[in-house]
Amino acid sequence: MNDLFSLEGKVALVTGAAYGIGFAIAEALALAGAKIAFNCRKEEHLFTALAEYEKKGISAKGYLADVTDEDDVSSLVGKIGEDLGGIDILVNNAGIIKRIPMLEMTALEFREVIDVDLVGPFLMTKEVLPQMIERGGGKIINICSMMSELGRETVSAYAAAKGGLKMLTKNVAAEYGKYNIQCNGIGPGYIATPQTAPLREPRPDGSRHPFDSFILSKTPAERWGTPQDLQGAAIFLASQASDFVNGQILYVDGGILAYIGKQP
Ligand code: NAP
Ligand code: GCO
Repeated sequence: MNDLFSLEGKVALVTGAAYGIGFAIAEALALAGAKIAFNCRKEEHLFTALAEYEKKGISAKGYLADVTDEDDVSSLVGKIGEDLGGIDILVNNAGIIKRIPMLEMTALEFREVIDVDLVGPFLMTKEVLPQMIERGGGKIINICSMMSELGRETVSAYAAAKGGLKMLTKNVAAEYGKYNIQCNGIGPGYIATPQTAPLREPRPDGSRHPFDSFILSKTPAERWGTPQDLQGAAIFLASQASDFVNGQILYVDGGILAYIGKQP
């Protein structure tokens, strides 16, 4: 049974895994036996992350690469091929959000979010698919969102990107499943990371941020998720345990999508 979830001998690239959800997923895949590669854009994040991985006994390889830049993507995948021998598992995790009411959002701001959260996974997947086909198969995991299914005020670009990422996931499964490539998604609920920190900051009087209270009322688990809550789903979708699972989004949300919300 343990072999079903073993990643021994596999190479995993987790994009944007300097901290947050990506770091936790990379940690989990390493614990299951995978060799880890990760990328980010900022040098200070890279070096801090390398030290953090080392503290956990993980000899991760880190690279500076922007997933929206085609030359960076090509160079990143090439370097990993030289350093680790090619990619078996691709986790498209890198992502940004801009919380701006649509009427106030510029086209540039909209495009920036789409570029990272949707075009980035497209470019990364397109670069890695040929080697997965050549190697007889592979695993692609796209980090989707509650906003792959739901909208809310101020996140139009993010929701459009994450909704698109859900459909890109299904389309890669449809187009490349015949090569023993499984492309699935993880849809995290509200997770405590730097990305959501502005939604959790206590008010000056020490009271809970209104959004913090809102999320607790919408989550049956009555808590924010942690990046570690996503580790089991990542190992499952990266391992042979999911070889006949394709085009699915596994929501790890504490029950949010199943719940109308706490009665007042
Ligand atoms: P985060 O704390 O903001 O971390 C984002 C990571 O991505 C950082 O390492 C960042 O490093 C990197 N990154 C950003 N843009 C990049 C680019 N263009 N190229 C390469 N790396 C890039 O975010 P998070 O909360 O961990 O979220 C990770 C993923 O989960 C995102 O796709 C997010 O949309 C999704 N998600 C988050 C939540 C949540 O509640 N937190 C829930 C559902 C889904 P650099 O700045 O150094 O590049
Ligand atoms: C927001 C949050 C969410 C989370 C996540 C939920 O502003 O609503 O940032 O978008 O990041 O995507 O699944």
